[in-house]
Amino acid sequence: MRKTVFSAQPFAFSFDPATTAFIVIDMQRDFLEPGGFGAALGNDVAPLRAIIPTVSRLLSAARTSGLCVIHTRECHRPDLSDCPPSKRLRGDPSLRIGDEGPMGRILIADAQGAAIIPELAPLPDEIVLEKPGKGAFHATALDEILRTHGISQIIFAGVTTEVCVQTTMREANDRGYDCLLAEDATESYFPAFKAATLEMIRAQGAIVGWTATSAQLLEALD
Ligand code: TIU
Repeated sequence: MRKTVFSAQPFAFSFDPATTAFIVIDMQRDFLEPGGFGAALGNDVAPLRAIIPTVSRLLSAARTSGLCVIHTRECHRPDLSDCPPSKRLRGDPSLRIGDEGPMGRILIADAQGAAIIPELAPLPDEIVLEKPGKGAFHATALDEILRTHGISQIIFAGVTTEVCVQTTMREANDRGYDCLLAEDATESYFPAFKAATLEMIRAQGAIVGWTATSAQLLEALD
């Protein structure tokens, strides 16, 4: 057991690399590139692209420190049997889930748009979890995977802060994992939502978990 303690908000976070997962949420072309799902919903993808170098640095450090690295992808089967009509029909996007877009069918598992961006490509031995929901526990084996690997702490990065990241982090917290979100390795299409999410996570004595900057994390992972 090799406990590392470092400064975080609202107070110090301690973890053992052997029992810690680094989960990178949905850094997919569909959310980060023009012509994908995020853009079809009317969003500017540029702010999300700005975190790519930071996520990349954390990913390298997590790999070097021997953390269990997991990448998630929000995506659906080609027949949409795992996509509730309520999700597909919500709002007024220019392209709906399953529609043909410039990167193939929107959010469909084998389409180019659903791929993780090349800058953060998973290594062959890393877990890539396909998830049909916003949360990574819904209709997936994530809890079983984490327990099989003996994981008790999770460090999160990825997009978007208040949607897939927060949903997953809240559920992980309920399942007993100590969770920390890397503040500058997550982003939202809505800056105010990101700021509010970071605050609500660490309020009330880390009611959902901790946050820390990538600099704090990189020093701890060194
Ligand atoms: N990955 C994720 O957050 N999926 C979304 O649909 N996010 C939005 O902010 N739309």
